[in-house]
Amino acid sequence: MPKLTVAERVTAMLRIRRFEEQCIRLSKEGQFPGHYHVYIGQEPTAVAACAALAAEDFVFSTWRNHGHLLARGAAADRMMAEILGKAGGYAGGRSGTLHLSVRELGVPATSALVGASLPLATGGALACKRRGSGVTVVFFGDAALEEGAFYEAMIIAAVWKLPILFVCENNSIPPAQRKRGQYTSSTLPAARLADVPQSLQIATEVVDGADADALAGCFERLVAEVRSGGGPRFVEVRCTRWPGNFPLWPELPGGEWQLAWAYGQQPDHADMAAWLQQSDPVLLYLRKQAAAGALDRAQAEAIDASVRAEMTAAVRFALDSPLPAANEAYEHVWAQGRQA
Ligand SMILES: Cc1ncc(C[n+]2csc(CCOP(=O)(O)OP(=O)(O)O)c2C)c(N)n1
Ligand SMILES: [Mg+2]
Repeated sequence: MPKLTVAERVTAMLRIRRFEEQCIRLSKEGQFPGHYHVYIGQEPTAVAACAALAAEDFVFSTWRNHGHLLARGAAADRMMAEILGKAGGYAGGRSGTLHLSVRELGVPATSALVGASLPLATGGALACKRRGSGVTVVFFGDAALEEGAFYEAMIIAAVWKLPILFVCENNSIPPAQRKRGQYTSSTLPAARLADVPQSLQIATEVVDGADADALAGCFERLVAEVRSGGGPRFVEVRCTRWPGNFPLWPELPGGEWQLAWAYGQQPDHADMAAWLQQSDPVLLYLRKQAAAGALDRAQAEAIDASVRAEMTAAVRFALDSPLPAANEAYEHVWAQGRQA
């Protein structure tokens, strides 16, 4: 698969971050009802994984799906319209944020139920194996290891040697332990998450979720191994939780994210300052690329400006899109030809 350039990787990560800042703003304005989850702080994982995929591959995800879909190439305007429950959304406003999916991009399902995507993804991998091409990537959180569906999926995948990559985004990691690997999900008795798939003979890797380059290398390698018939792989991505994710409803603790924070300016908010310094994968990547002479501040500003313009237009599209018509309430609900 083509590797992303530095500018493409920054663009892909900023698309997710700026998109979700708009989600937080729109939710606070009451533009859409109900709960939602954001992916801020985990951007390079989705970007690295999706960059390693081909058009024929499948992606499955959870309630924290915005980043996965944007990285897979979904249009921000149709995604935003879907989140707002509008007719212009990918599912005509029926799925909202929690079940957002885009079939034509090979993302047949996302689910708000912990662990629920795992057996579906295993079915996707079986389909790939039967047709003789393609792989499946499934993203899930660390709490999925506390669900029976996780074990069913892993066992079937291991026994049938299915072409599937299990991507556990473990965002329960305190910053200091992200690299040392001593900390797991709060209620799983296994000392390390990786011990669980390994006990089922599934080759496992642990990667730093704040290191975009390490993630890129890891996903290229693992997807290639799965694609060449090596059977399932499991990767634990060790992320730290973004401070805006601590309240029940997402917040922007230091206000909108500032590109200037990558170039020496300090935020006023103490929690944000600590997280930005140690764990923000976008800032860490920008600083690294600036130091290497690969992307300077002016280039990053130009990317950010174009991403912001894209998101402003996406919000406009979503707000202007009509609500679904009442007489179409049963469309997008049943599979074609199966209408009751
Ligand atoms: C089967 C089920 N049980 C409980 C919930 C309520 N719930 C929503 S998110 C969540 C925690 C998920 O944690 P994790 O898998 O680590 O994902 P994260 O949100 O941290 O990314 C729970 C328990 C649910 N959605 N589904
Ligand atoms: Mg978690």
